[in-house]
Amino acid sequence: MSAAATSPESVPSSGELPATFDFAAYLELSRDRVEIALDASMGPERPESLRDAMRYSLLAGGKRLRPILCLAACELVGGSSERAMPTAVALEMIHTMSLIHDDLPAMDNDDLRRGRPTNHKVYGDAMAILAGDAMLSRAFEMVAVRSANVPADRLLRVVGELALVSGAPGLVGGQVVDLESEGKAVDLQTLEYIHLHKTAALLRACVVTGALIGGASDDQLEAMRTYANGIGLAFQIIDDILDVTASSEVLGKTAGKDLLADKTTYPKLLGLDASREKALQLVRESKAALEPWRDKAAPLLALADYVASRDC
Ligand code: GRG
Repeated sequence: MSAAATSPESVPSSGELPATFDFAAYLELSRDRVEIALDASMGPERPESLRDAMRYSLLAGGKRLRPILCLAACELVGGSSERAMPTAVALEMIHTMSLIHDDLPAMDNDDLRRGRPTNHKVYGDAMAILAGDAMLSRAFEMVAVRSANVPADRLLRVVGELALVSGAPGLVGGQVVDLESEGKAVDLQTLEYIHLHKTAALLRACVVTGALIGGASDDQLEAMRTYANGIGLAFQIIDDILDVTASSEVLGKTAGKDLLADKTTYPKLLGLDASREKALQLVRESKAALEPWRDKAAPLLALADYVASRDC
C-alpha cells in the first residue's frame, strides 16, 4: 500500500478527521457540481414524453452519495474529479433507474420517492419502465462517449464494473432474492446477500470506478474495495433502521414499508441497538482501510461517518 501514502508531514488519522476539513461545505459544493452535471446530461432529446419522465426522477434531488463517492475516490488517488464526472453521473443514473423500477407495482409498489409521487404514478407503468431502461443505456453512453482524458483501458474497466453491478451479480440479483424472500423466514446470511447485492455493490462500484479513473494501483483499489464493502452494508443497515424510526416526510419515501411487506431486516433479526452497533463497526472497519492515505482521505472518512449518522 506504499503507493497510497501521502506526504510525510501528515499525521496518522486513525479514522479521525482533520480539524480543518469542513464536511458540510464539501458536501454542498459536491452536490452542486453533481446537480449541474446531471442537468447537462439530459439534453433536448426526443421523444419529449420520455425525456420528461427521465428528468422527473433524475433531477428530483436525493443525497447524491453515489456520484460524490466516485469523485472523492478519484481525487484521493490523485486524479482530477472532472474526469470522473461522466461516470459519477452514470452511477446516479443506474441508481435512479433502479429506484424507478423498484417502485413499480410489480416490485415494491410505492407511491412516494424523493418527496414526490413515484415515476409510474405520474407517467404510468409503461413509461416508467422505459424511462428506467433509457436511463440505464444513457449511463453507459455517459462513460463510453462523454468521458474525456481517461485512458481507454481504464474506461473499459469502468464499463465492465457498471455492467457487473447492474446485472445478475449486482442489483438485479439482489432484487430477485429480495423479492423471492418476501414473507419467508430469512436468515442473516441471506439478508446479507440481498444487502450486498442490492445496495453495497453499487456503492462499491462508485468508489472503484472513481479510483480506476484516478489511476489507482491494484493495492489502492483493494483498499478502496474494503472501504466500500463496509460502508455499503452499513448504508443498508441504516436504511433498515430508518424505515422503522423515521417518518415518510423526512425520508421522502414511505416509511414502515419493510414491516408492511413482511421483509426481513437487520432490526428484525438483531434489534435496533445491535443493528446500530453493527453499522458503526462496519464504518470503523471501512475507515481503517483508508489509513495509508492519512489526512488526504478526509472526504471519504467523513462520507463514511455520514453513512452511519444520516437521518434520511
Ligand atoms: C440496475 C438493471 C438494473 C435493475 C434494477 C429494481 C432493482 C433492479 C434493484 C433495486 C435496487 C434498490 C432500489 C436498492 C435499494 C438501495 C437503497 C437503499 C436506496 C436508497 O438510496 P438513497 O437513500 O436514496 O441514497 P437517494 O434518494 O438519497 O438517492
